[in-house]
Amino acid sequence: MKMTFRWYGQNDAIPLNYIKQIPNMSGVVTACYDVPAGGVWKSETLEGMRALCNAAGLAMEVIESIPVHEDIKLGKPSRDGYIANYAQNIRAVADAGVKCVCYNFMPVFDWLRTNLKTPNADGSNALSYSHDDFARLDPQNLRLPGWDESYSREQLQELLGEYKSVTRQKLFDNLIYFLKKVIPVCVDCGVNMAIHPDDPPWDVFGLPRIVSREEDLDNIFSAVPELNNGLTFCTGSLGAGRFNGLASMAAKYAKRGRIHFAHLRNIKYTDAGDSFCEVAHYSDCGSLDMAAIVRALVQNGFNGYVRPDHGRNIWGEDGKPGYGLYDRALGAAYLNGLFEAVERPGQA
Ligand code: DNO
Repeated sequence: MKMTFRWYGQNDAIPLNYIKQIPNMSGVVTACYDVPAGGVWKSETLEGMRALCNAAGLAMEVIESIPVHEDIKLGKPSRDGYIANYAQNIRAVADAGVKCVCYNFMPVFDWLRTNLKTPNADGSNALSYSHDDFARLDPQNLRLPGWDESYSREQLQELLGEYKSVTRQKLFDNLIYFLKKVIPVCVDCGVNMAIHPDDPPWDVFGLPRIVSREEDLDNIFSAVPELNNGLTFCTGSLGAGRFNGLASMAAKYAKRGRIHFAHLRNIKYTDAGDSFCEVAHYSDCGSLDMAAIVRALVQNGFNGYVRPDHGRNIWGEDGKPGYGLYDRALGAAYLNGLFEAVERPGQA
């Protein structure tokens, strides 16, 4: 595996040389954050980012994300222009040395939490999702912080209105339409697409979500069989769905060569239903068996990129939600240990 760390570009409070100081860091996961979804990325910007990374002894390994314009998800006539821009961006990141692009196909909202700073007894805090708090949210008037993208009240209403006619099947067809156009470009320039699962993995506000469970993934891979059509195996996102067996899914998709990128983090179920909070990466801190997941990945041939996903705020840090330095660095060190133990088990 190649251990990486998310870096939000030059505006990130965490400098590249701090990232480099974390043991076994090969590079960063980043994006052109100032170009809106659907726009064209400039090669000069990518080259500038790559140069900064390289100067710090890091590679620019993964792009997370090239965002998918809503018109593509909605299947509007304008989608072809946005898909052409997307393909152009894939070629541009490939030219800058990138081999993996993470993206998602969640309508309107990316990841969703109800509290970004849930206090823990030890003085740390973390993101959490409460079923009851969620039920009280008004989708017409949401200003939850932490999203990469947010909308005005009017834009949000308009967009939610447009999705009223989009069924699960329609959304799936629109994903496949998109993939059938971009995967040949990926094959041509040696880039793997790694779809990020829905977070949380169920429909929200009546909007369909189609990347939530094993059956969804099977459908996506059988519709577009090229191995460049792959997955970001995000344990926190898939794991929030208690119906997902993570170690067996890790084994299955690693064996089939579909996992190009792994987001590894732990969550703890906090009720008998949907609620969960984010916790330290170590297995016993939460509900996911991280060791079993890593074992399943490695033993089934996974050799892709890994990043420690969301950390808590610890040691007084007040980081970007999920993306402070300290707990993610602890997570990376822990994950390095899990991988080393399985990849190099030593002599009996
Ligand atoms: C949250 C991230 C997501 C992810 C996108 C990929 O922390 O994992 O925002 O980057 O869903 O497109």
